[in-house]
Amino acid sequence: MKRVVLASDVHLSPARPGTTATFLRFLRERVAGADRLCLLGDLFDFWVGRRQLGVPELEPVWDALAELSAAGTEVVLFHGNRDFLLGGPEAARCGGRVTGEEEVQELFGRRVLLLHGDSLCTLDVDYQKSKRLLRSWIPRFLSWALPRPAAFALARRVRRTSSDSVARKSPEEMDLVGSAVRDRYAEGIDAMVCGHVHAPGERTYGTLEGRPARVHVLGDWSEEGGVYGEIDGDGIRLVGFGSAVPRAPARLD
Ligand SMILES: [Mn+2]
Repeated sequence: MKRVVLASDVHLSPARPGTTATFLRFLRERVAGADRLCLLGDLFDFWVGRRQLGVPELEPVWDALAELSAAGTEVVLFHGNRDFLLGGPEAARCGGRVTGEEEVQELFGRRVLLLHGDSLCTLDVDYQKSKRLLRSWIPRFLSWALPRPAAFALARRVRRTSSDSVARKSPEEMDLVGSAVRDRYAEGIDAMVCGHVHAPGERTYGTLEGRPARVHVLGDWSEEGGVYGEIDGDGIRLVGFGSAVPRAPARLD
C-alpha cells in the first residue's frame, strides 16, 4: 500500500453535468494509480436504489470507477446522508465495495477513522431523529416498490424538505461537535477524516490524553473542483483540485 485517495460530497446529479466532468477529470489525473479510493459519502446528490443505475448522465462515472477497479485501485463507497441506499448492486457495477457510513482502516501504521461526518453533528437533534426514520426499512421498501419516476420525485421532495430545514438551522447546529470528535478518539483511533460539512480544512478539537483530536475535513465539489484527501507514508494531506483550496488549519473547542 502506497497511496490512498479520499473524496466526499461530490453531489453528482444529472442536473450538474459540469461537476460530473470535473470529477471524471479528477479520477483520471489524481486517482489513477492509487491503491485505494475511499468515497466518504454523498457521491450522489440523491440515490434511490439500484434502479438509478443506468441513468445515462451518471454512467460515465460508474464506467470510470469500474476502470479504476480493473486497473487495481480498490474502490470503497461509504454511505452519506443522501446516498445511503448504495449497496450490493452498485458495488458490483464498479467492481468495488460499499461499506456503511464509517470504517476504521489501518493505514501506514495508524488506525484511521473514515466517516461521512453527519454522526458528529450531534447538536442537530432534529436531524439525528429523522435519520433513524430515513435509515429504517421504509425508504428501502419505497425504493423497491415505486416505479422509477415516482421514486425520483419522492427523492427530490425529500431533498427539498431537507434544504428548507437546513436554511432554518444555526451554523452551530450543522457543524461538527468537538466532544463528539473526542469521543471517537477515546475509542483508540489515531486520525480521522470526514466530509459532510462542506468546509474543508484541518481542525483540532483540543486534546485527548495529550494527543490532538484532529479531523481532516474534505470539501464538497462543483464544476470548479473540490478539496480531497491523500494518505501515504508521510501522513494525511488535504489537496485542492481545480480552483478549490483547503481553509487554514483551525483550533476549536
Ligand atoms: Mn452529507
